[in-house]
Amino acid sequence: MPVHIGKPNSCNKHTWKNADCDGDGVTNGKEIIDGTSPSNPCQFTLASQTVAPSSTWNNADCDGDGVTNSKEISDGTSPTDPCQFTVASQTLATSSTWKSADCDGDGVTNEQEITDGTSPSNPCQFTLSSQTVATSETWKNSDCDGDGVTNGKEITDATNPSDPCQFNTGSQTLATSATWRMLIVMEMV
Ligand SMILES: [Ca+2]
Ligand SMILES: [Ca+2]
Ligand SMILES: [Ca+2]
Ligand SMILES: [Ca+2]
Repeated sequence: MPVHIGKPNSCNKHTWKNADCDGDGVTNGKEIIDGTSPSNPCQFTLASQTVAPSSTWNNADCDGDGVTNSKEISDGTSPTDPCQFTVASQTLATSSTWKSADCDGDGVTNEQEITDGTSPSNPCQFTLSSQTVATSETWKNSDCDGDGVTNGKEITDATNPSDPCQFNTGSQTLATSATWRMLIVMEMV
């Protein structure tokens, strides 16, 4: 019978509970308790990682956001949340699901934001003419340009939500930003 010298079969019956068969850093026993699969390296509870993940896992990208699992751990972003990532850490090709998603809710898909050179994680950085999907409620209710008119209202009014000097006075419902007030003063002198 062959013996695995120096490389024990850690997935045998006796040590199974404490082993990590899929390399995601969560022991088989803990995965059973958590209700995740002990044979799916992309299904795990982050808080349950107690052992070092495999190098295969480290270099994989479970959520398809283009950032490897190990880089997400060091960045402090979630390796299972495709909308939580650091743009500067993207080294791999993103998944088609990620490309068509709109992580920051500004109505522009992640893929289009990369093409436009805007940030897919900054809801106030987008190209207006590239909006193709519905914007989030959070985006509608915020005021990206600080002119006191919500983004949603600016769309309705057909004014530019990124141009602080284009707005309807009658639509101002929020406090204006300090930057906006400074701009107005500069325009008046
Ligand atoms: Ca595991
Ligand atoms: Ca992520
Ligand atoms: Ca977006
Ligand atoms: Ca505005």
